[in-house]
Amino acid sequence: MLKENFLWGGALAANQCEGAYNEDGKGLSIMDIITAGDKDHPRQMTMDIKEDCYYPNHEAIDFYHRYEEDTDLFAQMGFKCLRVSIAWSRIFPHGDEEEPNQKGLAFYDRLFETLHQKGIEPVVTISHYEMPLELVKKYGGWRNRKLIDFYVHYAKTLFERYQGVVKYWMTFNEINSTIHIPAIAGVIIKADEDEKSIAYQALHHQFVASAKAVRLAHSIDSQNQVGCMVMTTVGYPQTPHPLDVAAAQNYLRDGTLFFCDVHVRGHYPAYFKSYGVKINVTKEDQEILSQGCVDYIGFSYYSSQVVSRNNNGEETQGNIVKGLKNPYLKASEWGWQIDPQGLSFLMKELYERYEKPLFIVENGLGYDDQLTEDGCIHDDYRIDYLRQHLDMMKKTVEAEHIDLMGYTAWGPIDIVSAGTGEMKKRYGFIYVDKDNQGNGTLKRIKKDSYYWYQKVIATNGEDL
Ligand code: BGP
Repeated sequence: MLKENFLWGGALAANQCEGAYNEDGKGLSIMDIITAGDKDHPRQMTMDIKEDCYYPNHEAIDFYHRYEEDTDLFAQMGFKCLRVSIAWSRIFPHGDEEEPNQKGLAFYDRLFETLHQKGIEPVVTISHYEMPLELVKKYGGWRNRKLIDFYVHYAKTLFERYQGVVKYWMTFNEINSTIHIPAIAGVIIKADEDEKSIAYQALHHQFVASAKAVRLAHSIDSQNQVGCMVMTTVGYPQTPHPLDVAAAQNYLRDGTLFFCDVHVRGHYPAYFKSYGVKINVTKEDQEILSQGCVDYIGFSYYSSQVVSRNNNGEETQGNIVKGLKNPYLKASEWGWQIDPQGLSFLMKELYERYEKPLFIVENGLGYDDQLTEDGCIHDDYRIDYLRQHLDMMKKTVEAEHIDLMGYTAWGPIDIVSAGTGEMKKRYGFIYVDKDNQGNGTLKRIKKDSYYWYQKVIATNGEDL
């Protein structure tokens, strides 16, 4: 049985749903200058808006103006919580101002009030792949230590404004992506630079900023619960060859656990020295890390990988996964291998290692849904995916006595894909009429999975 106050819901990111990219004083974020790609082509950063390019995040699904309708649909589904992010560049258009943009704050005032009126608890990611572009141009993004102060000032503004309104926070979405795609942290690396060290330095600055934010959140309101958010995946050994098994062990540690280690334990693990990177970690940084341990572990889980001694499973470009195939698993059209067992593996690993509450804040199936002649979307494949994962989640909670706070399905309404910028990579229970080129009425249509998830929530996961 899941606990009574289990946080069922969905998860969104501002840049992938809000649109209104230049309204009410919002500055440009790094996601506003990224073009659309597809499953074979990564998205491109243009650094400035070019006339002849299509930027899917500019309008996204117009949640900025349609949040009333959308949150009504979530409330009818029975959502207990909604994970959203705040667009940093709505609050600080350039990222380094003293005073926040009141119109930007006003939007989130309205959104949170609406959610509370509908009995939905907001769960807020402070930074979800959407830092102000000016911080990249002026300071080089997270490679610059100055970003810590800008972020902390931004976080403080939010904690003060939303005291008693928002209780659940996450500091950085999928903080580990900085290592795979430094540009997501605003870090553009030149050919002659030591890429690995710069990426880990940028990551370190975010670790420090996160720890400072955790401490601040607690001092402003002791009710605040602040988590990390780590992208997780398991790597299975391709063969029983001891070196393949060792590669898989390292893959899990270096790709997932390392990031939790620093956030949860408050210090760099001894094995970090084996990474051979040169980064500047001051005595003061170490103290800050040890005083800002997170309250819970938020994580995303979509698929598992296969790892061998010759391939570390990291052949990815953005969210486009091009790793080794697992002959025992099916994969989505985008190559994400479907593996509910992997979720159980990770839940056990994380809970055994840290004994901290867990929160599954992203999970789901990206699928090119088709409207049928009856005007519906019969997405039994999505129901299948979610049913299998939720079943595994429930069984693992029960068998292992795991403290699991909640589950938020990724993209409960179709949104722009983070990895490819496509609209057709849909995760939603609610369909949005819009295509990859930006055409469509933006009309919302309930899919079959909508009614299924409604029933799941109503029975607290008993009826899957
Ligand atoms: C995670 C991100 C999300 C989200 C999700 C699905 O990595 O935190 O922002 O988009 O993946 O990825 P995609 O949209 O590429 O299918």
